[in-house]
Amino acid sequence: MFNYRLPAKNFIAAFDIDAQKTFTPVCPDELPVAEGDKIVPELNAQAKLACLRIASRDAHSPYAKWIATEEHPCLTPLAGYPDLDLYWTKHAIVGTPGFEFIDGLDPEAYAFQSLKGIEPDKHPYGACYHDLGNKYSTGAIEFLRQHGITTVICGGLATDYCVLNTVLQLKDAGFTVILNEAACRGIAPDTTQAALEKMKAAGVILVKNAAALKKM
Ligand code: VGL
Repeated sequence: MFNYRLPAKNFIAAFDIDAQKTFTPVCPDELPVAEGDKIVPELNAQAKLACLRIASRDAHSPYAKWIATEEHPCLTPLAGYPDLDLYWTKHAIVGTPGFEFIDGLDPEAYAFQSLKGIEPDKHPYGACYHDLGNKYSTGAIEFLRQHGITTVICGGLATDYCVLNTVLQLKDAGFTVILNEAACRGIAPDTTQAALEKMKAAGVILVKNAAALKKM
């Protein structure tokens, strides 16, 4: 989007969405996204353009109802629970390495963290709500508003699921939303491309990297 100019730094937040080891090749048995661990320098660079930095994390239970089994393999539809849509490989279990931030991210850097998917019968994607119907806030939107933030720079994992949904929730809440493409990786090429198009159609500003953003 040309003609866009970044506001003053005190109106800008950086959002690290699910930048957890579970979504990187460090955890091959969970939900590794190719090059998922390569986003760290870009997340750190975009944070330098913001006055505050927040994060979200999948914080799952080992007893979650959406965990895939032989009977219900990964990515099969799951019926009967309003806040579950698919079975997924077990991932981001609290207390395991997969739950932790990717190496190179400072856990102390975040002014706020949204921990989501704690309940066994809920598997939200967006970081702003605990449910799939966008009813039960995680507090992320309220936190950003309370701090006078108008513009949110986003990156994280995965582009086609949690990043997409978080970005759309922030846009719906009225923020100017910037997606740093170099700070994200997707699970599959086709769904990642579709996600980028969906974000663009919703009015999200897509930028190639933090260096390009710095010039805006
Ligand atoms: C995610 C699939 C399942 C994500 C989380 O963070 O993008 N994707 N759970």
